[in-house]
Amino acid sequence: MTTAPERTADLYPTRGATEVATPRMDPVVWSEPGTPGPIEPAVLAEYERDGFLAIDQLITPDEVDMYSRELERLTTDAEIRADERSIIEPKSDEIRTVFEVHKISEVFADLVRDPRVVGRARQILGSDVYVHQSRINVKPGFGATGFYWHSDFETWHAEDGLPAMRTVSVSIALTRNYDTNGGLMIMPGSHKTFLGCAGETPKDNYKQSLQMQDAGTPSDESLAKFADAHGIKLFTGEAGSATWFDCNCMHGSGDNITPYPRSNVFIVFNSVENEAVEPFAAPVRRPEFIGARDFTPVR
Ligand SMILES: O=C(O)CCC(=O)C(=O)O
Ligand SMILES: [Fe+2]
Repeated sequence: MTTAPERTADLYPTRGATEVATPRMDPVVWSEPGTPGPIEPAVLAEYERDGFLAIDQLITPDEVDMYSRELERLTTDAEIRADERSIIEPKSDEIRTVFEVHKISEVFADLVRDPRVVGRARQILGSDVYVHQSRINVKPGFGATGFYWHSDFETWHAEDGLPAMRTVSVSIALTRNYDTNGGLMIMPGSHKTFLGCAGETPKDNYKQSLQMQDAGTPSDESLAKFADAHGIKLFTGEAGSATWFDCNCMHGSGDNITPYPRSNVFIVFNSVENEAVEPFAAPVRRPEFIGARDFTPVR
C-alpha cells in the first residue's frame, strides 16, 4: 500500500483563475498576553490592530554610521555586484537590492542577533525565529523605481511555501526617510484580509518580479477597495528609525526621484513553528538567498 505524502493544508488560496479575498485565519500576535518583551502591551495591541509599529530610534547614530559604511563596502564590491544576490536597477544600472546581507556580512549578522531586533520578533511571533530573508533596498536617488502594492505573505506562501501568517518584517532606515524619497506605505488593517491574486506563477518568476512585480499583483479594483477602507500611511523617520510590519500588510513604495537615497535594511523573521514547505502556488522553489531553507533559530 502506498500512502500519499503528507500535505500542509492551503489556508490561503492564490494564483488561481480569479482574485479571491480570504479572511485571515491566524493570530497577528502569537505570544501569550503578558509575555515579557521589549514591546509595551499597548503598542503590541496597536500592532495587532494596524499590522505595524514604528520606532523612532531603534539603533543609535553611531550604529547607523557603522551599518552605512558596511553597506557602502558591499555595494562597491565588484564581486558582490556580480553575485546573484544583487539586483540591479533596470534603468540606471545601479544596485537596487542586496539579498542575504546577514550571510555575506558579519556586521549585518550581528544586527539580526541584536536583542532589540530579534527580541521583538520573538515577542510578536511567540516562539524562536529564523531569518526567512534579509535584504537592503538601496533606493538610490535620481530615479530608483518603487515597489508596487503587494502582500509579502502572498509571495512567501505561493512561491516559498510558508504555511501560516507567522512572519514579521522589520525595516530599519540607514538614511533619512522623507515624505518624498520613496518611503514605505502601508494600508493599516489590511493584514486581516488575504487577497489571493489571479494568474499562474511563471517558472523563474522571481527573476523578473524582483525588478518589477507582475504575478502576485492585486487588481486596481481591490486596491481601491482596500485603500478606501483602510487609508494609506506613509512611514518617515530619521536614519536609525524602524518599522515592524506583519507579513500580510498591503504595502508598497514609490519611485525615488529626489537626490536623497532611501536605504533601508529589511529583516524577515519567521517562526520556527512555521517552517517553509513546498510552494503552494508555484512550479519550483525560489533560491535560498530569497527564501531560506535553513531553519536554524537566531541565537
Ligand atoms: O523598499 C520598500 O520600501 C518596500 C520593499 C518591499 O516591500 C519589499 O522588499 O518586499
Ligand atoms: Fe514587500
